[in-house]
Amino acid sequence: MSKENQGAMRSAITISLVPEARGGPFVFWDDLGAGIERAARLGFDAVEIFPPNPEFIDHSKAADLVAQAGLAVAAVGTGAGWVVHRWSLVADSPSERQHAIDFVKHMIDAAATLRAPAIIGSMQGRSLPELGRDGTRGRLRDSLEILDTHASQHGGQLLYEPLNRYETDLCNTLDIGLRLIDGLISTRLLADWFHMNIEEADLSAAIRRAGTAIGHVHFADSNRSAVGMGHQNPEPLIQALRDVGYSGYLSAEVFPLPDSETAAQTTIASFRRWLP
Ligand code: LER
Ligand code: MN
Repeated sequence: MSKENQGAMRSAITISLVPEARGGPFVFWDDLGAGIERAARLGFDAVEIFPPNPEFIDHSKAADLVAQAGLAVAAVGTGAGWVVHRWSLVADSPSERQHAIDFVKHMIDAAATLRAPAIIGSMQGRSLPELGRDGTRGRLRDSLEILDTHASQHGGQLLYEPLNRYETDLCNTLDIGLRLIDGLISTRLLADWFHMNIEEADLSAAIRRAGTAIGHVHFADSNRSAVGMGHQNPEPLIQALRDVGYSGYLSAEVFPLPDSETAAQTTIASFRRWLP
């Protein structure tokens, strides 16, 4: 693994277009064009989009909007499959599981038109009593293999995200995530600092172990507010990311507290402070 910094890390900020996700950790809401415009004005490099469905990407002319603003798309979330439809990649019902897989496949394709990866977070589901944790992990791995193959064949990319224990019991740490995606071609890990702050014994050590498997970072403080509003010291985490050669996005998936504009301003100020 290269120890050199192969490129600069870039800043991104989240925009949710999913009314059912109201109250969730997204900075800008409801209006893609307005969110992109505010991100550009504050000097972000990219936006991370949380769409209600894959068709939204085309219908909203997302590619044109980001191009006009001079921004990139850092990633596209698939969580609406769970939040809106309650579909999961480990669902016991084969038809529900197929809906989940198809939803993510279409999101991979839509994200690929923006040259962005699709994120699997809440779509991973939780252990089923009848399968147990290991059995359910096996089913999750089967779904990930199908999606990884789809991504590889369609020029897409996938990000798999370990979550904290209150959201899943399948994968809470980067180490478990590493094992789950082992051998996959187009899938990398999403290191969310909020989840990591709850689950990892040592965040920097976890980043170093995951190394080049890290494909995306959710840039959040200990309390899931903008970095700078909690008690997490970003310095050793940034150093660990530099040491493993990470050159992807630090994307603010945080609560819009005290309001969207302040969360966005605090995020970009922290980004510039820690990555001068
Ligand atoms: C999604 O990126 C995430 O972090 C989860 O907590 C779902 O909200
Ligand atoms: Mn996250």
